[in-house]
Amino acid sequence: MSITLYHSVESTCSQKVRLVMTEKSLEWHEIRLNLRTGDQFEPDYLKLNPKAVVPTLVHDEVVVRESSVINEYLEDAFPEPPLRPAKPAERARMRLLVKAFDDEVHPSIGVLSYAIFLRHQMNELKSPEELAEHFNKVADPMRRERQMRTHEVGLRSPAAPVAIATLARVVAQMEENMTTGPWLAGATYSLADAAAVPYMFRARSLHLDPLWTERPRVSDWLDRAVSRAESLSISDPWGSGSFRAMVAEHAARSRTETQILIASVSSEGRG
Ligand SMILES: N[C@@H](CCC(=O)N[C@@H](CS)C(=O)NCC(=O)O)C(=O)O
Repeated sequence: MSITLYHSVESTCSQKVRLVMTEKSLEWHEIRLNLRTGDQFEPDYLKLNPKAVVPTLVHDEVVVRESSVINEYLEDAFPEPPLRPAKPAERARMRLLVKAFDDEVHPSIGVLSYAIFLRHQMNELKSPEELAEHFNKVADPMRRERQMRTHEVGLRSPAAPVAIATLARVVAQMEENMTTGPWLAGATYSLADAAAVPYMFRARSLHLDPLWTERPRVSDWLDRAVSRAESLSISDPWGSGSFRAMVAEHAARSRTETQILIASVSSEGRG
């Protein structure tokens, strides 16, 4: 039996798969892709993942794409310990939240990460010509457009307040979910917690925590979910030390602008 994960330690969607594999004590080979230098566009990788994104799992001969599909596949192939709750209602709640993180939180954190640090990192790594070439290779036109626009204007992109409002809505849903249990789907840790924690850790690194300081269940959950992930034998669960230092430096510089944006989105929500 062999499992290979094509991933990037910095990528939130790869982190959620690594969490699930480690919860299940699986052994795997890893192939790390550098997304900044464009390993995801290499022809051999495109054969595995035509969308040019990570992660991709190869289990023996089976190729599985999409982080949430990969996590469900792992749950089916390696059911112990179970990361799907037993009750159908809790399973539905788990899937609804995983979907919210895929459909809504993933692009929102993408915009805010791009606005706060990725644009600076890309500018340091690439000339304007190399940057244009990089954007041209992005397979999904919506993603390409979002990245290019955010690259130009950072947090002044119209996508930034929309991303913050989206996160605020999902955080409210998380708070509501935990009225009936300590974890996002109910009584037990599930695929929903593994799906959410890398994004919430990133959100905290970007100083988005005013979105949940008045949400006691989410605040407590985040501390517990981060401690749980960090107690697993997983290397760099949230990316390398140098990556986190770079994020911290840029997030500190943008902090005031981020807080002003959060306050303006919150006051619009009330008005
Ligand atoms: N829905 C996909 C999203 C995959 C995705 O967006 N991956 C990002 C890293 S989190 C990526 O590979 N980005 C490369 C790029 O933007 O060029 C999944 O969950 O697997």
